[in-house]
Amino acid sequence: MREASELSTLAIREASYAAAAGEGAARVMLRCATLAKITDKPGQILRTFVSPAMNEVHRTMRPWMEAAGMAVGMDRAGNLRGVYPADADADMPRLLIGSHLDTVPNAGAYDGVLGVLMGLALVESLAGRTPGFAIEVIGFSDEEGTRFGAPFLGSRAVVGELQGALLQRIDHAGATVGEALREFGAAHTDAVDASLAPGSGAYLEFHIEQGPVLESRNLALGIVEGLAGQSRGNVVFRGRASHAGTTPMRLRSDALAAAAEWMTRVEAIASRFENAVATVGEIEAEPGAVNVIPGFVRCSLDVRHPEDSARDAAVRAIFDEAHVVGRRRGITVEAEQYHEHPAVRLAAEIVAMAERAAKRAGYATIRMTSGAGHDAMVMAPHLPSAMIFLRNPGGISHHPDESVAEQDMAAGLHAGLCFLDEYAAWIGKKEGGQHA
Ligand code: HGY
Ligand code: MN
Ligand code: MN
Repeated sequence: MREASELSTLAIREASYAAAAGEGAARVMLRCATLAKITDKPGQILRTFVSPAMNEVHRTMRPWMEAAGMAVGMDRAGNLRGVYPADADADMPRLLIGSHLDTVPNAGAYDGVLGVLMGLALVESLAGRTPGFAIEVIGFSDEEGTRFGAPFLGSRAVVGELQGALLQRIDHAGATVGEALREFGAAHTDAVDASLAPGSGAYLEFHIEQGPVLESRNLALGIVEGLAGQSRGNVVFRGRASHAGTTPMRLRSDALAAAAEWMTRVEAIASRFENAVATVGEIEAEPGAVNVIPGFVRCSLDVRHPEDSARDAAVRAIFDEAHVVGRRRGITVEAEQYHEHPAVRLAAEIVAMAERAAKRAGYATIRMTSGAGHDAMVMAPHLPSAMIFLRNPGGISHHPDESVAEQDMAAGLHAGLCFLDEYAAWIGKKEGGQHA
């Protein structure tokens, strides 16, 4: 039974957390709006890997992070990294809190940046107090893969996977990842190394739920325990460009007609694999003139599934169908998977810590598997990781209409402050050798 004095101390602490969370949420909301105005394409939100807009985001966020008492740097992969307290050395126990600063084209104002700004707001809520460990807030330079097709460039650099063929991927202008980094100045001498500090002990990511589940359950927060695996690929159809007015229908080798027939089959095949999703999001048709039969078409393919074997089978079936359509039409087909990430289960101990923290803050939660990919899936094999989803009224994302309510940001920050307490206790037990 807790003593009355202990209860009052707890009540005072929870009240101060709730107040700090409310103030922090107002700042997060304002800052999401500020960063939403920073774009590579006026009229919509678009920020890509080490782009001019990304540079401006860094310039905007640095003073916020420095004013919070952080030492701020950019690493060799263009990740923005702030450490609190500023004098924390690399060996000090450390909690990483992060997400990504890049976006898809015509994005919303919260996917990615929300998680970075929540980390910053938690540091500010400490008001100069050090919770017994350092906090590193990371704004990853690329999670979406919008510029180079391959996702997670920032977090993969931090875990030592940004190398080899990945550095040679080229963007639409023909620049490689490595050239883009050098041009951004991320490869200069005083950039911090893109790696984990030795004292890093766990990773926490706040993220807008990119779906309708929390809203349907009237919950502010969700606890992510796993993320679906994902495959990305291209399917190229090579026919024969020819005059649109003089080529009889029976003599055509129309690459776009073949791609269109295949795309309708993609939906049918994906529906055969329960819990699979498959999307053709990009299509390029050449030469791209109204009066020329397309001779070349490239379609992107994105396939997700909670079970890796089912995802592999779905990708194979979809690629096979492209070859069937090509053979029937006399069209050459090339299908390649250039990226995949296996499904990930997050660390039970840290997931439970996040769940306890939310409960202590007074918020009921559900356990969720994320259909969307997140940097947490890259960090998880290297650091015990957890994710907290914030409700998304309307459930739409990768769209300007995505939204998060300020009160749910406050819920996330209150849970985050309780998480810091839980993490401090967890570290204490580890240092005391009490961990299994
Ligand atoms: O595509 C995704 O799942 C994430 O939004 N990058
Ligand atoms: Mn996204
Ligand atoms: Mn995201």
